[in-house]
Amino acid sequence: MMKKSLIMLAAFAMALSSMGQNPIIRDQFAADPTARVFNGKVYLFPSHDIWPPEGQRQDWFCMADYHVFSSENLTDWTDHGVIVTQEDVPWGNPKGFAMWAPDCVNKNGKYYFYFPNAPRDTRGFAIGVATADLPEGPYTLEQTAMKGVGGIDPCVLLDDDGQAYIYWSGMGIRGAKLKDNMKELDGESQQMEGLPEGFKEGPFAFRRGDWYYLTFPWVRHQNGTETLAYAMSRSPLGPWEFKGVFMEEHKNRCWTNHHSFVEYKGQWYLFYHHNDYSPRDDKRRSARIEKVVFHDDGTIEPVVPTLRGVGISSALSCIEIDRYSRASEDVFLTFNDSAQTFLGWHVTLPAADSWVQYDDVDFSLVNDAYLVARVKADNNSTLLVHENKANGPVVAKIDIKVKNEQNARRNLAGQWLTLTAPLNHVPKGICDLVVTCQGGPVSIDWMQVKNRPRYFTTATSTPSHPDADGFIRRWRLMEPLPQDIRMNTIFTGTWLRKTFAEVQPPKKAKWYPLDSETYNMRLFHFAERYGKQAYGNLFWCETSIECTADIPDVRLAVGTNGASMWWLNDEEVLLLSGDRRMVVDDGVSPRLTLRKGRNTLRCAVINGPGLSDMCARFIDEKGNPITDYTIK
Ligand code: FUB
Repeated sequence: MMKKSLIMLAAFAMALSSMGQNPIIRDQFAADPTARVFNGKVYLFPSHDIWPPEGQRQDWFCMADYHVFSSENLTDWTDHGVIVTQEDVPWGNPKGFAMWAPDCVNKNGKYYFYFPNAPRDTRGFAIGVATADLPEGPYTLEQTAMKGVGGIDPCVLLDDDGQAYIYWSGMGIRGAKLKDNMKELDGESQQMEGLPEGFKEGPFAFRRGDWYYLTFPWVRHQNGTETLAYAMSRSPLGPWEFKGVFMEEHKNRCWTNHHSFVEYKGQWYLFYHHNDYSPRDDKRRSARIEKVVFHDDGTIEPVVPTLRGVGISSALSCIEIDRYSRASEDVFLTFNDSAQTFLGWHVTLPAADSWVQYDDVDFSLVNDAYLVARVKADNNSTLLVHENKANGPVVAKIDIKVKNEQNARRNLAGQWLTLTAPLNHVPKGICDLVVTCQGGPVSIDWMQVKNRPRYFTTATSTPSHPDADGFIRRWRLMEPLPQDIRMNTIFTGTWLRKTFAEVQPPKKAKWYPLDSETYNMRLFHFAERYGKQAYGNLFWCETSIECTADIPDVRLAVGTNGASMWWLNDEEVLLLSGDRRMVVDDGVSPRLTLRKGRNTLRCAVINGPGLSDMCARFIDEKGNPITDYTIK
């Protein structure tokens, strides 16, 4: 076992939180991504680009170790830590910094990790093997490099009949059979025939149905950069029929691209890389994913690189709208902090006809919700979020007011603001979001839909209990009776008794059996939820308390906003008069007995201009909560 395996185990628990967008690894560079499905998960074996230490060529690739990552949903990636380092390779140069594109395959329960590395005694590259019982290691390194393989970017194809083939790049792309031990070539390697002229590297070979694919980064023009191209064959070592480019050169001239294909849960994906977090240096790259479509004849539909990547984003998650699917041409990205690029970007919509589209947002868990967005504008502007099309239904509209006097005084023009807006329209299920603006330019960092707290759920027939502090959270609440009360100073004892006697629950009133999520019943939320005014109401509330034996010498302790009156088994036990705030145990009754069997506790809470809520519990002589009864 290598000494680094302990580090690996320590890092196991570190889960990367991501939102299913590109780049997928956001706390380090992860280039040359080889993805493999093992044990129902996708494992990612990338190269680990780093900034070159002093003494190393500053404008060149630099890698000293390998990490492995895994994911079950392609959106949340776990970093299992370092599996191989340059210091541990017995035949390697411990200061080679040349741990280029690797691969890993599973044969008969053993994991074989293939990696290029600088040898200790010669120039150039050799390819090493390390084995493990689990994809995340620990890996045991072979003492020598593979014989007969001089080059970089190993890739292994395990055919359906159990035969393995290895491909690599070194003066073109070569391939060979592997022996059963997976560590030695079985015969001579051969040049892969049928591929186009021009620089090629990074082979990734795979089988889909009866077709073998040899896919590779390819420089098609002189002074060009890498495309991703492919050839097909009916046999694993060719000859190959060249089929063309499936991903164009990166527009910013990032020189390399490097990729792998994987089928996961019935969908094919392309893993590839771009220098997203290192815009001025294309040797520090980050892994991305896009979906892949194969035509009926086996050819590959060209893949368009996006920052949106794959996966469905919950509307309730933080949506990094700057990692969009498509946008109008004038839209541009800016790093949030150019000194810390891993903090990502924000997007700017310069004009009224600018738009940004973000695909696959799931609204199915959205109910009573609002939108929160981090936005910035120099002028009063409006941000519009539409369903599916730029002229589709408006999901939410956020007004960015930066020129009003208050903001001007606080110098908020052009500052980031976190603003909220109600949802005008809740899309059903999964839809695309299209963001436009009026009065731009507007910059957006992220947006998120938030469900309002529910406060109540409908009570079931399963009995409930007082909470640990004795508070009764299950009540039947009558729909509120609106009252025209200007001032709560009228709440004298005489007025309350008279009013509660006169405004009894109407026969046809609706009652709602509810459990409260908090110790206090937020009566004003209850009123709002059922479409009533939040202020100026009388609420009737009742609950049933079941005791297995008499509980003598208890006191009812309540707090209400505002005044209230309380009855236990139809006897008045407490009156809170005056303009009250809700304070725990604000009023305490004389000694009472909770009878064996059913007890009915009722109250009426009344409020004028304030927001009503109430809490109630029974306490013993020492003020301790009584909790040994059930509530039905
Ligand atoms: O990462 C170093 C090299 O860059 C890889 O081995 C090539 O495929 C290219 O991506």
